[in-house]
Amino acid sequence: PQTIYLKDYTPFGFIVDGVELTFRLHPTKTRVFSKIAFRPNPAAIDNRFFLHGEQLKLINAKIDGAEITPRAVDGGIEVDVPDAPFTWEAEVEINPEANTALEGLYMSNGMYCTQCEAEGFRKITFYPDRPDVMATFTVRIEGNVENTPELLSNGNGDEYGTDQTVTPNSNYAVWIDPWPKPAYLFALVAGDLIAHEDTFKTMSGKDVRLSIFVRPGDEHKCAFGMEALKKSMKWDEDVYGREYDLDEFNIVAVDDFNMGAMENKGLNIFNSSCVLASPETATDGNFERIEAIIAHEYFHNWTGNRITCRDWFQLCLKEGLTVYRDAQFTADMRSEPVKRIDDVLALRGRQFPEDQGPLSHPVRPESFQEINNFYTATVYEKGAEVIGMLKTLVGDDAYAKALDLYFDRHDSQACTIEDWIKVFEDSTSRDLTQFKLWYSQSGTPEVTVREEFEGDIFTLHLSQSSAPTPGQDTKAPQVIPVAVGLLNDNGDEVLPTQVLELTETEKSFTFKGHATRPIPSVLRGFSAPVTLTQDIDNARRAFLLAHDTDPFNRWEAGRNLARDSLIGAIVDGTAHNEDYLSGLKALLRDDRLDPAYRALMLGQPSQSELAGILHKQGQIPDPAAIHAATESLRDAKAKAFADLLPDIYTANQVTGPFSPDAEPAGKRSLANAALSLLTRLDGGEAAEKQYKSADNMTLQLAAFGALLDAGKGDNAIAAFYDQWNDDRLVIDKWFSMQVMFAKPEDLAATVANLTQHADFDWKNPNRFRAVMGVMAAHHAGFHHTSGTSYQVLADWLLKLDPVNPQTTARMCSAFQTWKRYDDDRQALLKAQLERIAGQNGLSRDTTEMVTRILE
Ligand code: HT7
Ligand code: ZN
Repeated sequence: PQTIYLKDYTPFGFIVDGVELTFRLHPTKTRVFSKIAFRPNPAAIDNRFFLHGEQLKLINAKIDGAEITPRAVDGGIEVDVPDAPFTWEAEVEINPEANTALEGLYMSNGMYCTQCEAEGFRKITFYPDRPDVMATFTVRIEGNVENTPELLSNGNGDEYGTDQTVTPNSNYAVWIDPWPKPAYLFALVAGDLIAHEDTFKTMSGKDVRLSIFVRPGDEHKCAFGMEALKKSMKWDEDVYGREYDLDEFNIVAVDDFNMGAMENKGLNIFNSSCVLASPETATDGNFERIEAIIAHEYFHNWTGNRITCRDWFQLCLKEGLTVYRDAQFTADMRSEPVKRIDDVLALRGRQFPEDQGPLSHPVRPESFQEINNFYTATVYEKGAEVIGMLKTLVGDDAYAKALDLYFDRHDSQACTIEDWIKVFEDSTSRDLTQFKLWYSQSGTPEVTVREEFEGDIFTLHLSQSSAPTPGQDTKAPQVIPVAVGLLNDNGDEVLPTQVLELTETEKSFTFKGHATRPIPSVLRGFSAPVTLTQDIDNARRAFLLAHDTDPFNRWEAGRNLARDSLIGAIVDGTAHNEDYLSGLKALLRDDRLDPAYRALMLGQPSQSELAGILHKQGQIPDPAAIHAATESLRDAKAKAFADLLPDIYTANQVTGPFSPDAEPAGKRSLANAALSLLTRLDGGEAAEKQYKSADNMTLQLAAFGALLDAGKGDNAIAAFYDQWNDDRLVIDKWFSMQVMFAKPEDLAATVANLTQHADFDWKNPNRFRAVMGVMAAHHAGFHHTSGTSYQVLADWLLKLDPVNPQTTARMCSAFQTWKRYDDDRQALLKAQLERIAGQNGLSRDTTEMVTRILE
């Protein structure tokens, strides 16, 4: 496959002045008519008229009304065109029903649906399918009143009617999108849908019609999403001054979808799991995620749609910034520390392994074969961390000023990271040359801290280093904002949080006037996406666990105690750390602390995180030993907190009608965390009771999990299925839970068994992920010495690849850590990777992933 390089960017030779599309819908023979006004681009370097096009049957093509025969070239067509404005017309035929890759125009449960990011529009018609070509679109959709009463596209609905002259029962709609947009933001949906409607008055007093379209039967699951949308619209006005710019905003829920959601202009399309929720069927975690994703897609209207990316290398320009904005939103709607801890957990869980393995790439990659493989945790989550660091470095006011300038200067443009950085340089007069390394250098920097105290001067010696990553053997020092506070022996803050800028390989920072040695709290709020090495003992960590005034670092102190306790148990069977257990117990008792925060405190590093830490320390992780230590720490907690757990459980029961707000959700999460430990003491008695009395999914699923964990889930497995077999999103949970709680030695067999189930619809990405994704995340089971889980996953990836390359390729990342393990496991993993790589006709997506992983 061809490799595309950032350095090779050239602008398209033509400007598009307007696009008119007509869709004559048919499940297997949809006709797409396009009429596009082009003119030569004065900034062009070459004027080759190349249009992308894949899997299209060309019926006819015209230039200025005269029929022509385009030359077929790799990935599209080429035509000789006049050196003056001209009109291109084409009629093509496509087959939505045969489109199982879910990219372009496809069908999901009888509904027509599109997904065009990143390069799906070329499967709809011939077009310069690149984000720097922006144009206004007018779209006419012709359907059939019975099957497709709703006909939706981008922009504002202009006309709707029935037109018996085309075919009996036909209906049509015309949509006009006045805002220039790249083709990846095009969307069309047609089907038998029900709308949940509302309105929003914008800051300048305009009324916007809001609708969430769902399949009949799902209409009771829309109310929460609608509230989230209105909150997002208001928040973007209040915090970023961004007003919505169309008369309507539509969301559609789709069952078959490769990712979470898509920000198409005025017509967001959502994986139904990311928008539909009711108390009975969705957990608190689902509600929070839905609120965040609705916000994320809505915020893209400005960061992504009004200002888009020049090319796909600039993906972080819209994704990093929009993730950062949705994180700010969630922090404002819920709890700031809890959101920060959740985000750091996600970063360590998904981005750190990526950055420490063969798939490591910069936040702005410099080459790719298949852009779909670069919708990664590095681009999204590390991209958001980079924005957070920029804000920390320039300050809140300067950030707000820079963002105003960004929206002003670049509205309706396709931009680069250089444009983004320049906005900050111009509005702050700060040289950000070194900061830009965060976009180009891959890998996770390691910051080492050494302390010194002499006279009344306390010094922090900071240093940074970064291990080689693919294609980058050496690294230049980056600018790392290290937020630090100082405490005295009583736990009082003697120096509030200050941001130290580590700009060199080593740099020392002094703090004068301290009669006694202060205790530093370093990297507060996780001010940079780095690993921190600090030579401090357990007593100091326990002190910070009890006293740190920074909630993130207080949690981090407990986390580090848990980590060290686990590593000790894994490496030489050391008993678990009593200081950690007693410190944690004191904190759990503290009712002044937010229950959600206390629930997070009860957590401990995941097994794969521990494997990563051991690998970084130069040891070979043993998945069975890691599993045993993890279990023993949970047993130790259950025992140490035995007297406390029933009280915590009872005190955090929520009464009254269900609300997914942060406060009751926090209580449920603490009660459920207590239940999970209690089950180790009472053999499942409390869980059984909770399962029977649960009137919401948060309680039901937690009880189900506790019973499965205790090996007492058989009745619940049957009852859960009977209760929910008509709800596909809940049945995804039913599959996942059985995989998640399988014993390591039973995992492969459990999965094999579940794949025989009549409801295992493997072509549906949610269902596939519910089983295969959860299997890959089951560390001890996936890495069981038998190697059968590796084989089961590879078998299924090979089966899925010809059907849905995008989802297959994403899931190959399960193999990215293969070099961490012992020789036997490495051989087993490598054999599966080579088996996948050797498959005839393997997709470009999967080929790129397995090749990079094997390198
Ligand atoms: N911008 C979108 C990313 C995306 C996507 C979404 C659904 C299916 C396929 C996709 N390819 C890329 C989603 C987002 O970041 O908001
Ligand atoms: Zn996004």
